[in-house]
Amino acid sequence: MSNPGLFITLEGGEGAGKSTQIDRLRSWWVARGREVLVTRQPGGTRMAEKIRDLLLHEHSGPVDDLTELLLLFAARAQFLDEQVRPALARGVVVLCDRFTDSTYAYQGGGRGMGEERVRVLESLVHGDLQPDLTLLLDLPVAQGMARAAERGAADRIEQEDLVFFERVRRAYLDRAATHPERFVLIDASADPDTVWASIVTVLQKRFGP
Ligand code: Z5A
Repeated sequence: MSNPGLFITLEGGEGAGKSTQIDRLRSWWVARGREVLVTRQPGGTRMAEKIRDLLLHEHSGPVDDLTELLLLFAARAQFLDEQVRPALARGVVVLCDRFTDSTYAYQGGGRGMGEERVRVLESLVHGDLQPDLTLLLDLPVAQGMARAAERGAADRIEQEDLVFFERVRRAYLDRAATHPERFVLIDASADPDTVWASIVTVLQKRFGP
């Protein structure tokens, strides 16, 4: 079923600048008279934020990979039902910091779980609901990690090593190559204003000035 709203996701590895750019995106859409919802994954609703906390800040012991994957999709099911589907049906522009492409990248690629298990859960949880546009903010892993390190304490997943994040980046680039209809690759290695200028070019091309 098509929606009057728009679903735009931002993806990328550590320190890619998603949070920095999502604020600018919000202003761009508000200036065009659109209602905007800025949200994030995992999280976005009360229950999903609790699952986020469990996933990222619970350091009391190892977390099984499959448990992590199922928790991510449990949070996502609640998030879609409570927040995203109703907003899209009302014509809202939903800007989401990470979505299922993160699961392909981090669990499928980084954790080495592969695509199939992610695909099965994706199909169960959101079927044919996909973002209208996915901005993949890409930059060398070491550069992103250096930015993230400056920002402060690392969460559980951010404590993984360089090799893990190289696999994440590879999986993202594979996703972008497989879904060119909705992915746009943005060079995120430049300063914030230059990155934003690239994003505006994409927005104007897709949605007009
Ligand atoms: N995760 C998962 O495993 N599976 C899933 O399915 C989902 C998520 C949905 C969520 O973390 C974690 O969950 C994430 C993946 C995992 N963990 N890891 N790792 P998050 O989304 O809360 O955190 P993050 O994405 O890792 O945050 P981040 O590193 O802060 O990234 P960001 O939002 O893209 O960057 P930022 O906050 O805008 O910028 C980071 C710093 O760099 C900050 O100091 C900025 O001022 C600076 N910055 C930003 N842009 C620039 C430029 N262009 N130049 C220089 N400096 C810049």
